[in-house]
Amino acid sequence: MSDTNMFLDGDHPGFDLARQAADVLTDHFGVARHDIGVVLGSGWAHTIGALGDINGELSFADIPGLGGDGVAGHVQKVTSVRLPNGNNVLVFGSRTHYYANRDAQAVAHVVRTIAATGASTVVLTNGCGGLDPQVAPGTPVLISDHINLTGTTPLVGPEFVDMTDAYAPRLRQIAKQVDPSLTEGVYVQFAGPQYETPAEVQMAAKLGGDLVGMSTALDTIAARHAGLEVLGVSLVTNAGAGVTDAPLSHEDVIAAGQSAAPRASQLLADIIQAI
Ligand code: 8IG
Repeated sequence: MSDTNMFLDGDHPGFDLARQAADVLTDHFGVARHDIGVVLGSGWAHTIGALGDINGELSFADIPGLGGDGVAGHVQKVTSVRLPNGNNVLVFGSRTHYYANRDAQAVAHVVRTIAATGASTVVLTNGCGGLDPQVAPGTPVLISDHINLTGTTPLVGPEFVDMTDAYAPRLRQIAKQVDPSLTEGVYVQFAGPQYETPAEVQMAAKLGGDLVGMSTALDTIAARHAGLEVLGVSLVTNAGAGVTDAPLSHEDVIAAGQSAAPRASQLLADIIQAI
């Protein structure tokens, strides 16, 4: 167990509910400690089959604090997988988004639950818009840093969490060893649920962003607060609004995720294996 994992002795809003959820998962799967948590975003749902032997699965409805959102492409279950190297991985088929209820505590519950199972590492994936027209839909990109434009945070009170190297250089290095063609980018989170205007996409680019999305910055803040090491991997499923002439549709986004699934899923499984 990571000696920075806050759940060893932490007492913060939301941690008790996370411990309850982790106890349900630990009992259900019969796995005393999961080593790595994985959160699957849009386009990543096919990763589970590429990881290893499935210990079991549990619907979100049976886990304290997790309600499903019913969004097409979001899988509402947790799967426990045993990797060939013996590590146990807890895979959330989707996450709670800030746009669902404007509730940053509900957002943080997924990564807090992962931390409460004893994991030291979380792999956060997402589907996102790309700001570089050269990056084709279906391209995975490592997150090097983020800009949180949601105007909120899951932290309450004087929790002065260091966000330097929030996306662990060690884990990014491992990912690049697995696939040297992987590039990195700065992820800009908007609150959503509407996609950006073209002017907002240009703003994100001027601020230094490469990717636009609706999830991972808040998850990463909660994860660093909980003491987890973070690897962030985005799947560019569409060009950001105005980057090309194409209008954005959720159906196209899902289709891009599905066509990219085999390569991206295998890559993610190889990276998780190497952690
Ligand atoms: I998939 O273009 C996906 N998620 N904010 N913008 C934002 N989130 C997204 C996008 C996008 N594509």
